[in-house]
Amino acid sequence: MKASDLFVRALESEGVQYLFGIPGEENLDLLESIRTSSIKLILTRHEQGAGFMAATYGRLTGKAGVCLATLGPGATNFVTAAAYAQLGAMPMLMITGQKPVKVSKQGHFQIVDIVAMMMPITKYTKQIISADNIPARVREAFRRAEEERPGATHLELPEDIAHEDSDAIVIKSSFHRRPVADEKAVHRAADAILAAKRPILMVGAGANRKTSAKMLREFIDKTGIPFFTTQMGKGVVDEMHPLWLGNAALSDGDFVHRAIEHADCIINVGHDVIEKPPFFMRRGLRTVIHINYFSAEVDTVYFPQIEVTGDVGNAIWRLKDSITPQKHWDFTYFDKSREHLLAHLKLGADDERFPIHPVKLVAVVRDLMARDGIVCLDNGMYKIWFARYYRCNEPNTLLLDNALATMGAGLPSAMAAKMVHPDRKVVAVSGDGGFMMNSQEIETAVRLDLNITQIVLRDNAYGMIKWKQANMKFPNFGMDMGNPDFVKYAEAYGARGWRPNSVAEFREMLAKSLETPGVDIIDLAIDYSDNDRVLNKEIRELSSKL
Ligand SMILES: Cc1ncc(C[n+]2csc(CCOP(=O)(O)OP(=O)(O)O)c2C)c(N)n1
Ligand SMILES: [Mg+2]
Repeated sequence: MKASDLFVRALESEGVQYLFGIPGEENLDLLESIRTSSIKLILTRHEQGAGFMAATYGRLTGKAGVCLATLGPGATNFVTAAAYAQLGAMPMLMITGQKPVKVSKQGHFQIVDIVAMMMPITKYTKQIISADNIPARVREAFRRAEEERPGATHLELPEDIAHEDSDAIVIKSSFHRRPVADEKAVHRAADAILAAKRPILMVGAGANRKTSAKMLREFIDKTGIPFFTTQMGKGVVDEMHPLWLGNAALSDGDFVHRAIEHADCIINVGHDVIEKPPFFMRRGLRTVIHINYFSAEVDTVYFPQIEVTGDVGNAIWRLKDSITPQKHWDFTYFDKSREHLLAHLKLGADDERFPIHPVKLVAVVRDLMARDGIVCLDNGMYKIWFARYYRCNEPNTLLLDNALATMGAGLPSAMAAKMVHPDRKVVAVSGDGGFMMNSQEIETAVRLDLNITQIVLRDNAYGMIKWKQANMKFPNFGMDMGNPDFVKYAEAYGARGWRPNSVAEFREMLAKSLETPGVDIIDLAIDYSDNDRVLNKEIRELSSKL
């Protein structure tokens, strides 16, 4: 069999549905093998868009998303997406081409050492030097990408190897199960929770992928232990649950941080040091129990005393079985902090000012999205507002990146989310900065006939950095920019463009766009003047009075 055919058979055997990317001449054998396969090529307008889509496909399915680029410039365009998948624990395989490795007649034209470049941003990167190795290399790339902790992998298929013949046959995935935690570790954790006076549960990034959601819910319902979420743990357990204490959207000073300070035992499920620390550990103050697929990476602000390493769903199930509510548990302070948080979350939700207030924006989007609707954020100021105020009902319904925290992934991640869940409503929310970093993918979305809504928050600035600049008492400098007319821009792509002039109009337009098929861009002017008052001062002042 031709090597490129063998490669594609191996991808099919892994269940690959889509190949996102942009081929170059070094990929043409592979492309021809794809043409006659069951795998659908999703041609994008930039490799970064393809990489973000593949990573998000992996994030939502647990199966590695696959993307393709050519050598040199195509492969270098994958760098940010590789880091995005790697830090965000999203399974993804990147395939890149290369000039012939056996006989090269082109000197160093377009040649970059891509395998070396991928080394620090992947779990596994290999050049394929013989067609006979293809089945093993492909299987290993998928195994590494998908195994806990998931991440990015890379294979380079040079054009002369792609053209070779081979008798090798595809290696199928083995029957395998994730290892479960040791009995003694579970007992030690249960004892610590039972002995604590004020235990609290944290749901972090690592809890947000497998079957942990159901077990966590049962654990919380049975024990009555209150919980909070990290940005990437949002939705694992319904944030409308009466025991929810809030989201660690801010680094400190929020009501949730007061609750955390008050706890004497933190059950930390799925914490991953790639997320901004949701709390800082201090020596001797409280017991931290780390429950995750992998052991804790020790950090100056994170050094748990007890670790339960193994399948998270299984560990929570066993803990739930050995824990009953204790008379000496005292949740009164937590109840008070929740009451104050919930009251505070309502402030701003009735603000009708225009340009729109961030709290009102979140309230309108939340109101119009069904429980299973998916909101995909880019990176900017609004991420903090969404993380704190948007209460998720179901896992992976607010896709945000609190790991690489890159700009430019909002739109591609929404496109991939729609492809994975065609029956759900999908909305991307980006700043005018982040949107323009990959706005060319609107053409891809229109071509694929995806039904998505892209909200572009227009402040004519890199607002988040402007806020941080002001926080540091620097004068405003180097953050303001202009924008295209986003309505005309949408129309130029064959999408629909909307520009509301009031909150009521925004609401109407968003509702309309959710009801009608096709790609919509809503150009929404936003007022960030309350960032400082609310996020830096008000929350801090109110929570300090608790
Ligand atoms: C690729 C990339 N470049 C730069 C940054 C640093 N950065 C974080 S937020 C931000 C500004 C975002 O501006 P915009 O998308 O307009 O959102 P806004 O904060 O204005 O709502 C910048 C420059 C980043 N996170 N990612
Ligand atoms: Mg902006």
